[in-house]
Amino acid sequence: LIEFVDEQKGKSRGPRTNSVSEPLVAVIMGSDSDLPVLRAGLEILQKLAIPFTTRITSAHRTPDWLREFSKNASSTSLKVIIGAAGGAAHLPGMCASWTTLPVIGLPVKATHMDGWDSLVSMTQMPRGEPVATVGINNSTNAALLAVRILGAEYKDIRERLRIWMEGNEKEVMRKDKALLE
Ligand code: RP5
Repeated sequence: LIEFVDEQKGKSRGPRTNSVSEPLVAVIMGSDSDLPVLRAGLEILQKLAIPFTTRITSAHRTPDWLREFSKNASSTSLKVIIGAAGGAAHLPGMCASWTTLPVIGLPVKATHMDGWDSLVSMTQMPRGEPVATVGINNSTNAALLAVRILGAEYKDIRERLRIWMEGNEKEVMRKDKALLE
């Protein structure tokens, strides 16, 4: 997939990421216990050849570290941040208040409230401090939203995403036909 896209000489707008090796996406999480939920999203970033980094930056256990990370983020190679957390999930909201980069909130099902606590913490941000929140445990959509944000700038990423979406469409059409057999 990646070789195919990199061979394309499309007239599409924007630079390519060929020479980018520094991370474009940061996936930050409240705890390493969030990692199993993140796995699907990280696999998508790998499949689409998006350079990313993962960090543990708890809003409650390591607030100074989260602050330092968030404040520095826009002066690094990073373009978008995915913030995953469960329970009283202040991580993406606090991060968003310290950076101008887009922050995607990923609510994690980690308590007896089944992720609703985290979902509400992330979506109910005050006016002026947006966090783009995806569904509970849906790291796939968090990653794909990050890819779309990057695609607005990088044409090769846009092309990879388009091919990935076409693959999804073909797969569903194949399953649809299989029902008739
Ligand atoms: C949150 O608390 C983390 O993001 C995690 O989802 C949840 C539980 O953390 P651990 O107690 O498993 O470290 O801050």
